[in-house]
Amino acid sequence: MFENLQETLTKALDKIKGYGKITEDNIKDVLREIKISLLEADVNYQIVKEFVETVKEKSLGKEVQSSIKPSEMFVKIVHDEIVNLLGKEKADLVTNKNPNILMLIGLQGTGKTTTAGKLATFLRKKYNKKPLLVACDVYRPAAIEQLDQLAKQINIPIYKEDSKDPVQIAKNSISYAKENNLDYIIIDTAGRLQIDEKLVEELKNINKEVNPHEILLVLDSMMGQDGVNVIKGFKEELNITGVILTKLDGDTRGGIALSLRKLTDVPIKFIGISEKMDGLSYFDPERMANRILGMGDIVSLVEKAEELISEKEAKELSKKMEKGKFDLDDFLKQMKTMKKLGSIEGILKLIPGASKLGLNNIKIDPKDILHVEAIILSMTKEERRNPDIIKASRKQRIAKGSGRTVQEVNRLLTNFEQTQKMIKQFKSGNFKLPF
Ligand SMILES: Nc1nc2c(ncn2[C@@H]2O[C@H](COP(=O)(O)OP(=O)(O)OP(=O)(O)O)[C@@H](O)[C@H]2O)c(=O)[nH]1
Ligand SMILES: [Mg+2]
Repeated sequence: MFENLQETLTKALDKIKGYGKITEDNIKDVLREIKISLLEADVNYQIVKEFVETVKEKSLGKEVQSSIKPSEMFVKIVHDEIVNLLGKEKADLVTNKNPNILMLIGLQGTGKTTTAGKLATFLRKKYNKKPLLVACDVYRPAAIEQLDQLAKQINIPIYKEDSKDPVQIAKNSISYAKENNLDYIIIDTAGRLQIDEKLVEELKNINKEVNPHEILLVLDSMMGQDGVNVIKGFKEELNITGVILTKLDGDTRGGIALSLRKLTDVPIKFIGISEKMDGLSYFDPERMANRILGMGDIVSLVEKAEELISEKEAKELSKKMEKGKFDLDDFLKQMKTMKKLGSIEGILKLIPGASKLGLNNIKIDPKDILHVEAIILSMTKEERRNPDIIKASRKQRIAKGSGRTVQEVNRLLTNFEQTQKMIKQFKSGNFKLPF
């Protein structure tokens, strides 16, 4: 799923890595490639157009933090816009009704019956729920038999009748579920080649009679862009609460997943990723975007840095670094940031190329930070700005004032020197620390 899109997008984004700044001119090609890769993945044209416009606007308009490389910021913007297309938040399934009633609808062969079985398996395994499968496809020969077989295979109870009245069957299944203490009713309905009056009438009647808490439209992702019209068609008649996009494991280009939310405003709730009974997963836009971009690390790095460092602070720090005026006050600030970001090793792992420079050997124990703070705060302003003047007698005074030992004061000063060296290294390298 999305392999091609991932490949082409990654290639496009790789191009931007060398740019020190993002300008309209130098991202033109990259944006064009992004556009092509989305179109090739079968994302709706209008959506692609808007996507590229938004990414362009945001990347040119956004002041890039000094702590983050422009290319990283660009990846983050692309990522966020993909999340936007996919639907921002993970859409949840109803849980608090007794019983919860889910009705699966959709065109023929999209995977309704299979998905009913998968959903039951999912609810039992993940939430320890007791689902009931309800056979309401009374038309296709062997449809009930198919669900029956599935139910046996996964050991889930089924409600079926000999009657040919799906409305009645659905209605009766509720009392059956209550009597048997079952908490999810999953209604498998009949499909047709097209949305026709008869099908819609029947679904509306079931809806009226049992009032399902969720009407889930099962959509075959192989359908591509036509799927949007299917959703719109059903939406006119019924209050669809979500889409289950099936067969994403197949040859599908998957663009429908990136198009349907914006075009129909119906969230994707689950995706089908194999024929087997465990082949269903919750649809999580954030995770999906990471998967499509394959750059989750950069995105979380930028997020963390953005979260923790104000633009102003970052600018000041970077100016000082450039002027070589990085002092002990800055050192303390930096260590506190590191503490917030997690261990320095953790951060360095996120920076491409850091291990090559041997930077991952630098160790700062977050537990020491309080001591460091005490020591630095016991120094005079002059000493903090100009640590070279800290000789033996000053060290003793500082140690006493902070309740630490002279050895600790020495260690801190050595660490500070190392950091200054590291900054020089960074300045000559092509990337910056995330602080
Ligand atoms: N690869 C793959 N195949 C799937 C998936 N979901 C369903 N299928 C297959 O799609 C075919 C049709 O599935 P059904 O569950 O019978 O579809 P349906 O919507 O109930 O079909 P009708 O009842 O005839 O309308 C079956 O061969 C399933 O195994 C999926 O996520 N991935
Ligand atoms: Mg079926």
